Amino acid sequence: NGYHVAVVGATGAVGTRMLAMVAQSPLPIASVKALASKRSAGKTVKCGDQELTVEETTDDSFAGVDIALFSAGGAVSKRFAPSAVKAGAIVVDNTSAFRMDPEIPLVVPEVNPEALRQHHGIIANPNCSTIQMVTALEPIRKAFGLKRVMVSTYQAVSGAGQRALNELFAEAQAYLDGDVTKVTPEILPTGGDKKHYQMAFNALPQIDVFEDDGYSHEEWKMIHETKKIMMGDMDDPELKVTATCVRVPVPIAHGEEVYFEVADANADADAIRAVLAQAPGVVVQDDPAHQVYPQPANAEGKRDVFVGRIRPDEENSGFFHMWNVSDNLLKGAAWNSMQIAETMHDMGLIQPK
Ligand code: A2P
Ligand code: 11C
Repeated sequence: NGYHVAVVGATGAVGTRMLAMVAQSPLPIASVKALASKRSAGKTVKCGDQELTVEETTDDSFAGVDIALFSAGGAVSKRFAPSAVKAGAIVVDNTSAFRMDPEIPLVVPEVNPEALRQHHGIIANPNCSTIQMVTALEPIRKAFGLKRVMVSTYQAVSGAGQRALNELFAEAQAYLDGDVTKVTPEILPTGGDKKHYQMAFNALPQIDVFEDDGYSHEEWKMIHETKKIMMGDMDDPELKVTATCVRVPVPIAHGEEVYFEVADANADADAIRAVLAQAPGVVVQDDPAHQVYPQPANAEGKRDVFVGRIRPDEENSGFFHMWNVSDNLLKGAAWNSMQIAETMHDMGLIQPK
């Protein structure tokens, strides 16, 4: 007696980690199904010690499935999530397909678990860069009020998928071998745009495509998703959010410099540090005197959001800086998705059939 789980996108950078999160979950798991495209049908993937044979995703894949975790791109979610719901599964969708639908909860369990009660079968998992920021900001908002957020990201290449990561490594090798032009970039900064640039030993201020206003789609995701998760409305006018998103040649774990304004005039860096030290899912690493601060290389493989460099803006009262780092494939994607399912189980919103 336990949950029947399916992972759609099981061969991908996030999907392989979703399988690991399922294997490590305290939930009773009766079976796990690995789904991907026809291309990888018959391949095997690992789920803990189990070896699973990948199947092609079809409308019939979800018979008997209780929990379906999707991370195979928005088009696949739009195409198959309704079939999974029809078959009786809850869908946790790690794409942007449904995030801005007011009927669909967009959830970070440490921030807005109550939104899960409104679900109609699909729950949206936010964008990785949003998740790690709101996990660290929500305890500050609760304690001191939050008026304004200005974030600059330093995002890892794995956010663009396994093929992007392979491209980075191939370019880095070619660069060290003396001729980076031996590798022609085909994916980064984003598979969805016309031009592609070298990522190795470079930085690219483009994540996803640009909107007409000059902001990238990733930047707008951070703005709208933050408002929806923390304030309940993607267009909330009270909390001001703006973002600049940059890709850096780090394989795994996004970094973010978050500059924010609190409402409480008595807030100081020590009080903020104390609040974050108690916050779920947050680990404070903040001791500049001993050069202690969060780093992507140390965050890889961990589920927490690491926070440091907390300090006031000496010239603007009420404004603070903080630097946060988290594994974009875990808290930013696979872990937050599985954590949503575990939270729904704990809240009595799902139970094994
Ligand atoms: P496949 O290996 O068969 O292409 P990443 O984000 O790392 O690029 O991974 C994308 C994931 O989405 C992969 O598991 C990929 O499977 C899967 N995928 C891509 N297209 C489809 C599709 N049409 N149906 C199901 N899964 C898909
Ligand atoms: C990136 N944040 O780093 C993106 C990846 O909306 O789920 C996640 C895209 C999304 O490229």
